[in-house]
Amino acid sequence: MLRSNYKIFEERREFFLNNLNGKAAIIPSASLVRHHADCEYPFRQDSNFWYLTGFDEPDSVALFLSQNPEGERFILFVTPKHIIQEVWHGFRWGIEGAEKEFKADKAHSIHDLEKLLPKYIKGSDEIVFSVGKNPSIEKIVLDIFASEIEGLSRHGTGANGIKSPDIYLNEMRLIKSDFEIKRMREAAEISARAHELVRQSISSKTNERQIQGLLEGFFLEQGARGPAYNSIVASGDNACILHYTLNNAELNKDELLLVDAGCSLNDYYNGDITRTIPIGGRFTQEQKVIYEIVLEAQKTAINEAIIGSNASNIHNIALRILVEGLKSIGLLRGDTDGIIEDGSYKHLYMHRTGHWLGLDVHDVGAYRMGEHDVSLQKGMILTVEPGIYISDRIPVPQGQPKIDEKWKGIGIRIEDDVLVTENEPEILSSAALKEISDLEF
Ligand SMILES: [Mn+2]
Repeated sequence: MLRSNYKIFEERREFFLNNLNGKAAIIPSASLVRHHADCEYPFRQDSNFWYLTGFDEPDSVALFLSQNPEGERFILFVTPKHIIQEVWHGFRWGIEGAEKEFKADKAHSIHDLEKLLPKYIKGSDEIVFSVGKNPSIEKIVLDIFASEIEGLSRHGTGANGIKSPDIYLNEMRLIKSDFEIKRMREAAEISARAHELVRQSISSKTNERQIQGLLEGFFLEQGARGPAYNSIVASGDNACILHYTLNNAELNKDELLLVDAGCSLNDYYNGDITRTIPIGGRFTQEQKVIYEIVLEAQKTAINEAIIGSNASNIHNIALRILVEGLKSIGLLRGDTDGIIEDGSYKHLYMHRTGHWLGLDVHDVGAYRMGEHDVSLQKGMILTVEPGIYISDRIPVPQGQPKIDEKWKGIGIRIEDDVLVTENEPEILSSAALKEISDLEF
């Protein structure tokens, strides 16, 4: 996969280097994280590092030297090959592989980072490095920065500042290329089909955990890396816990099941879909009313995912429909604008309506720049996910009606992945059905 796609990474690096304009960027990979004893979590590469290199090993550092007009501009520090280590832990590309297969102008052992980095940084105006995330690399970078600053005061040359790579990379990552859109379609498609599998087999399942197994088994079977995030399989009142991941309750036929799950592909593009379905095949009257409100809010908000609009518009449109719907059934009262302004709906809807989606599930990129909302552009991908959660965990705000018992334990969210195009929004996850007539059996 990588070898046929290295051109994509090369193009990104070229763009990044041109924007760096005299600065040197240091982008560390992720490291393995201990799970317990000597066992580790499955490796997950750092998204920025991946985006620029396509290199999927831990304990590596990518260096971008825009102060060099040619020659050594992209340097990789990697774990060197070691036959015995590789027998235990798996294949490594090593120094030679980093140059040959990943097109580094020069590669070194990660063990030489501290020794070689000062020389490479020389001649750069500023250092680009993400402070506060990687203590061991940060120490090396700050030592170099200290001596650069000293050089600056003694003879007038040296890097004069540390900048965040986010300034350069977030904007690049926010707009998806044609290749990325293709991958995101695939991630959404596999994720949507997993939700369909749940819908079609719900009648034979008795526990949330079985649904999780079904979803995640399907992700793996389809060749994905696994779930993009901890799958949420929440029946009944559990759905009112937004990040419920225990997934171990018995399923009751008269309750709803909220499933928030998506896969992550081998190159880390993610799906993120939520569906809420009646476990016994029939919505109760109360469940149906709430579902209809959320569905209308979601569909109307999706229509707003167009060039020139923004994430606030999408949220506000969904929120207004939710509030008016809740008013119509007596769960809120008062003037709609007033309710929205003072937040007295937040015991029933306590999150935003969506987020960017890409290599990170909550992908990088600003939603606002100071006073101004970031306008939607062609190639942006975002989720649209309104919900209503009725429980007595959050006290009813003053002036709002007490919640009748018949509503409690209903938690509904509907979430799709949406691509902003030149024309209508493209719903990447549309293969997962959501109409009431499709969910009842
Ligand atoms: Mn989401």
